[in-house]
Amino acid sequence: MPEELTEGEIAERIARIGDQFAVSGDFLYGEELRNGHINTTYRACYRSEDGQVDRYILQRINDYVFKDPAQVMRNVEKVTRHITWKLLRRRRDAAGQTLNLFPARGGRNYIVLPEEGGMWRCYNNIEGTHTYDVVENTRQAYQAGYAFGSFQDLICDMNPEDIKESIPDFHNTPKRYADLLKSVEADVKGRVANCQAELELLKSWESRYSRITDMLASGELPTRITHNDTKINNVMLDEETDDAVCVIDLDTVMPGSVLYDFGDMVRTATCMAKEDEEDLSKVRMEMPFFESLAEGYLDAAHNFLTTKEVEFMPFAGWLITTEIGIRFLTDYLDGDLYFRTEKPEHNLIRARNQFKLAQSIDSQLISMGKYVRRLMKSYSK
Ligand code: GN1
Ligand code: MG
Repeated sequence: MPEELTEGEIAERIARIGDQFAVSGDFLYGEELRNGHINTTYRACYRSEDGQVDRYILQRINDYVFKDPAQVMRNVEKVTRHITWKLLRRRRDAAGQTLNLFPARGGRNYIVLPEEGGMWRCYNNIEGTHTYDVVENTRQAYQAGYAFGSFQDLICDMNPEDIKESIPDFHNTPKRYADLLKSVEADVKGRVANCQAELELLKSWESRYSRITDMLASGELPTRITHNDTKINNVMLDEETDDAVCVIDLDTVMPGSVLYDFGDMVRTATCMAKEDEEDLSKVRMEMPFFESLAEGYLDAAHNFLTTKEVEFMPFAGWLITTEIGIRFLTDYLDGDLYFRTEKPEHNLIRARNQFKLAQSIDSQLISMGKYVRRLMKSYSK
């Protein structure tokens, strides 16, 4: 599928795809949203006869990443419906909106368009909101924590049998590391020589990778339905107040540990540098951001978390940051097949950035733990 189209060609394409869904009115314009690494995403805008302007999100599901896109859609449908049900029952305003799917021609909630590169779906655009690719202040960190904590609370009573794994072993850190070692062995692009220091560092951390998966296997940690991609730009905040409104990107909602969700928030809501910042002196975990994030998250989630889950919250931040770094590095060695890249060595740059952040988190684990324990005490008063 051609990825580099002119603006005019993109608009035509968006109009063609939008026409397949239950959207009404005259097509006004369309634009590409480029802040994800995986799916192709467009926003389409229509004006109806009475002058009302409606916007929709059209998205192609990446079938290299999601081997069974129809299964992803079944999961997404169950999750969005469950949340809608719960919001209607509770009338709660926290994170009070959800994505909804619009039906496609033929009656499914997606449509396969071989000439447009595969499977497409259509969501409502969450109006009056915006996202941040990088956290700017502690209030945003609090809101992100609160939004994902509320989201976990909304879906925690779903029937786990209903939700299938859309990507097996998605957050299986030891498996991710084993996959990296396979790519090192194969070295298909001759790139291993460029990342010796990173590989040494990862080897020195090896004994810690299975800590969470081991506790899930032994039952020490509960398996719950979780989001699994809780980066800061997956939460929509109110344009004016920056209050959390809605959690998006539901493709990886699967059974897992809430710790990976919290960990990914630490990775993206406590560091003011982008994931691909090359000046590593800017890449560090900021303690005041962690404090606000933990406060937001626990305000929403302290009621249902177990003691073990709370205990491992800081460690999870280190673990997933390392895990994502491992995945970037693996993709770099494999020849950039998985994550969309925009410049040479992009995945290596991302990996180095993540390892720097992981080191920064590692050096602050004790203070992070103290803060979380203090917060938990404040709820029992
Ligand atoms: C990918 O959806 P997107 O592009 O924001 C990836 C996540 C990574 C993230 C790193 C399905 O997320 O696991 O944490 O990039 N999603 C998938 O930025 O692999
Ligand atoms: Mg995603």
